[in-house]
Amino acid sequence: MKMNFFGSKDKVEAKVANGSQQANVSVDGGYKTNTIVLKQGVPAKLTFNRKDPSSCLEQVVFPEFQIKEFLPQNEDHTIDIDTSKAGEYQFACGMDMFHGKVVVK
Ligand SMILES: [Cu+2]
Repeated sequence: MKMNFFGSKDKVEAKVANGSQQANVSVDGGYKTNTIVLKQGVPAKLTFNRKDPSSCLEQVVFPEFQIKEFLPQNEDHTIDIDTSKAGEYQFACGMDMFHGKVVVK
């Protein structure tokens, strides 16, 4: 297991309710939380809220899912994540400078 010098706040498990799961990601100088753990096979939604005004973070990209979406500033923007296969899926800003990941297990 990898050491996490920033404590457990960097990692969150999605909340499961009524057959689906959801987690929030705040976008402000990076992604908080930047590791989201999802249960395999349960439909998942990630809600991004971009507070950061920089154009750097206005796009979020999940290469493995062919997702590239614009995040409106100070608005919730929900992205559906495919949880059919276990694995680790990176996401990043449009310039590939800030990173986070989704862990499906
Ligand atoms: Cu960027």
